[in-house]
Amino acid sequence: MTEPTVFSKIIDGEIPAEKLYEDDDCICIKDIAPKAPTHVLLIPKKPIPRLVDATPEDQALLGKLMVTAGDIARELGVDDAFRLVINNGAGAGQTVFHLHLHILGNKKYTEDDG
Ligand code: DGP
Repeated sequence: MTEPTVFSKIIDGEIPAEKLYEDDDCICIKDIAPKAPTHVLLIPKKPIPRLVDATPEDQALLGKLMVTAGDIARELGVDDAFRLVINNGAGAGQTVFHLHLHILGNKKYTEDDG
């Protein structure tokens, strides 16, 4: 068994977080260290460590996360200016090994932001 991540502990209510949304499959919380005026995390309850660890069995869940991200962006009023980011692996800056989507809104992006 691997150690539960901070996100599993938030999902289980063991540590607090500012929760914006929750359903049977996922939870949305405010990022503790925001990188944009709006920065929230959409996290599946299933502890998939990295995107590359997802399997065909996770296809519906991943689709749901995309649709839910759009709904949350709309709810937060950033649906015409947001980015979705998934950091996959330490080399890409992933620090919490429980799959999550960053929803980053209300920042002006340039080509240099990649
Ligand atoms: P990543 O680098 O893609 O693994 O992003 C992890 C994000 O999780 C990072 O932006 C900071 C955020 N984070 C880490 N620990 C906590 C926590 O305890 N609470 C909340 N709300 N966010 C956290």
